Amino acid sequence: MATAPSPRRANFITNKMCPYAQRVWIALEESGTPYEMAEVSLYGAGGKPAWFTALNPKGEVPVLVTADGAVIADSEAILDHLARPNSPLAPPPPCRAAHAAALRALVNARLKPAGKRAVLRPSPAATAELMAALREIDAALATPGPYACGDAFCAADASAFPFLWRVRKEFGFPDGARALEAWADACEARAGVRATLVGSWWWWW
Ligand SMILES: N[C@@H](CCC(=O)N[C@@H](CS)C(=O)NCC(=O)O)C(=O)O
Repeated sequence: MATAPSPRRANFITNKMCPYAQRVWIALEESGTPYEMAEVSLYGAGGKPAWFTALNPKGEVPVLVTADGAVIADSEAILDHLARPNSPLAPPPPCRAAHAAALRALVNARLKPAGKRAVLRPSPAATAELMAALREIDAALATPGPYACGDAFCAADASAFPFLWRVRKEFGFPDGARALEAWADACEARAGVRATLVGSWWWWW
């Protein structure tokens, strides 16, 4: 008797130290998407493998090859794919998609540059700027949480977590940022997030 073909899996091309790739890793775990992982060395002596640069001429991780064979590069584009309507990662009601998008934009446009400055050109002003960005994120989180958009983990959480986790480790969160603390703790308690935590990691530049 013929057996059913096993379902095809997505292929996730990554490096475990990369925060952009961690976004996608979290989203794959949390969405229950069947996937296989291939880790590439980006800065090794031999250079990047040819098959990888053929897939993504920019030579950046993450890349997702979907079960249908579509190649998607760029973490936010992959998150959009994994959080399409009816996926477990789609922003839940009463969250509007616009709220999730606003949080993702706050991390990308506000936290990332402030964090980079605070690490590379440390000064009281740079730290104050980073703390101000964190307070904005704290204020933008859903009330009640604990997740970015309420009581269900969604793509906004996957998008923000790797960046805020790194910042928390190095700088902590500002005093009184209770929603942010509760959010980070709730995310980190999830098996799908914990599976992506590594001992050594890169910043995002
Ligand atoms: N905009 C990209 C950025 C990805 C990115 O910068 N990845 C870094 C590793 S964390 C990379 O692949 N760098 C390769 C290189 O610099 O050659 C995304 O969101 O996926």
